[in-house]
Amino acid sequence: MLLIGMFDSPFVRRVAISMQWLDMGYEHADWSVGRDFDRIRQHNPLGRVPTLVLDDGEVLAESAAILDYLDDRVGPARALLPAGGRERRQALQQMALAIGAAEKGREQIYERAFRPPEKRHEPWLQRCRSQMHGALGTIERYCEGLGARSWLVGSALSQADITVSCAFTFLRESLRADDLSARYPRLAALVDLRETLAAFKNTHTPFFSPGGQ
Ligand SMILES: N[C@@H](CCC(=O)N[C@@H](CS)C(=O)NCC(=O)O)C(=O)O
Repeated sequence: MLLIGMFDSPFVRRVAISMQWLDMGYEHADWSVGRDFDRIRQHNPLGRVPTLVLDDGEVLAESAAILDYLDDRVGPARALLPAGGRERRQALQQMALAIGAAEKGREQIYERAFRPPEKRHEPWLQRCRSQMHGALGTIERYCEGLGARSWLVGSALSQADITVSCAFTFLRESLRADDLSARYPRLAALVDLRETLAAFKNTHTPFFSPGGQ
């Protein structure tokens, strides 16, 4: 399998960590959505990452669809998303908040990377920031409610841990001025723990602005 996209993208990284955690081999095409746009579009008409090219040539786009494929392939006993009930709901909810926050961070970065300074719109950036903080604040409160537990749901690593960690690491490293670790200390502490795991360390890469700035 060929996984296309740079690991500074939380969407790509959550797929890479999941594949490593599930012992699935893959080749990595470390292509940038800015510099390598045309190359990416040869596989995915949207020109987006992650894109996963299966061994038979089938192409999967959209990280949620790829994660669903991975879980389906390993079967219910090893799937990273809990099979049902409250744990599944909580995992999906924390993942939705984290992915939403990451998307709002991405919008702030793209405003800087792809728009000339005179076309940047501060009210839009302000809206993105407040949506991002709304979601992160909700995850922080959820983490506070975990007490001494360190997994977000259940008693083992799940997709919620992977996705929340990828989103938070991306945001705190790409929007450094915001000091998100100080603002969301419980979330930051849990993510710090996750980032010591091998699959997280192997996929950690410094943020690279797609506009080259
Ligand atoms: N919802 C998508 C979001 C993926 C995404 O936003 N990827 C960014 C890189 S971080 C991208 O491909 N940007 C290029 C573009 O949208 O033009 C997913 O989860 O796969």
